[in-house]
Amino acid sequence: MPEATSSKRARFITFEGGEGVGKSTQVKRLLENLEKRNIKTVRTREPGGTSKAEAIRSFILQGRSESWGPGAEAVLFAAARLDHVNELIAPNLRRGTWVLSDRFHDSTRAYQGLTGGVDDKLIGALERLALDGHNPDLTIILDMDPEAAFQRVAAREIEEGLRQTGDRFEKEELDWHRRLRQAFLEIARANADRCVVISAEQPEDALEAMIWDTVSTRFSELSSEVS
Ligand code: Z5A
Repeated sequence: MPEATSSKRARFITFEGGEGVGKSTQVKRLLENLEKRNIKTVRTREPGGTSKAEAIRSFILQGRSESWGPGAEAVLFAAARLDHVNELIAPNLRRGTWVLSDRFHDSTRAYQGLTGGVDDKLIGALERLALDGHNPDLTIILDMDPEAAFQRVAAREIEEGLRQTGDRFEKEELDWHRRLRQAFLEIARANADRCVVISAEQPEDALEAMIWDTVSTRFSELSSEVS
């Protein structure tokens, strides 16, 4: 575990993991916890965060690029990221505002790279282009059994009237999500200074407390802020 760092520099924190693990919920809670301590913070997401990146998000999430294959999709995610970094992330960090992003470059490495089979050299080149040195200070990887995460998403969709039943994953789909989970764990191992893996299989409040403990230990300037 790296040493706690202390400075007034704004921090860039990303949340990663499979679908339904609770990233959006915890990004929101961390933002509230930081703001309670008078830390100016913005919350954003990927793909998206700026109008151009949101346009790319709709295009991809509507399935319009699926037939282009994971290589082309990796390029599209990187194009969205380039705008997101230039127009939102970098300017906020420069003016001293902390940035919390619901997914960032590790998602491309996990989904399109390690699980989708896109060559590591292309993934690396896209990272250098889109990040231009704006690496996250901390990445929290929320880890859980994908079948349990799927039940959470299904329950939400039933509640919203988007789905009738909480059917189980097809076996193939489940295998793919298991490989995705391993991909995030591999990224965490390869970037142990930056990434912290936290089990998402715990109640929201307990997870929030564990994330706060991780963040405030890592950035010791937080302990001097008024709660
Ligand atoms: N993608 C990619 O392939 N390459 C890239 O480079 C990038 C993205 C950046 C984005 O989808 C898609 O793009 C995603 C990866 C791909 N693939 N898919 N599909 P998205 O942003 O729309 O979806 P998501 O990131 O997977 O988010 P999500 O499904 O909304 O999940 P979440 O944010 O992790 O979870 P949540 O919304 O906070 O919670 C899910 C439900 O569980 C909700 O009803 C909560 O109330 C409940 N919940 C949350 N926490 C708990 C706990 N602790 N216990 C019980 N229930 C909980």
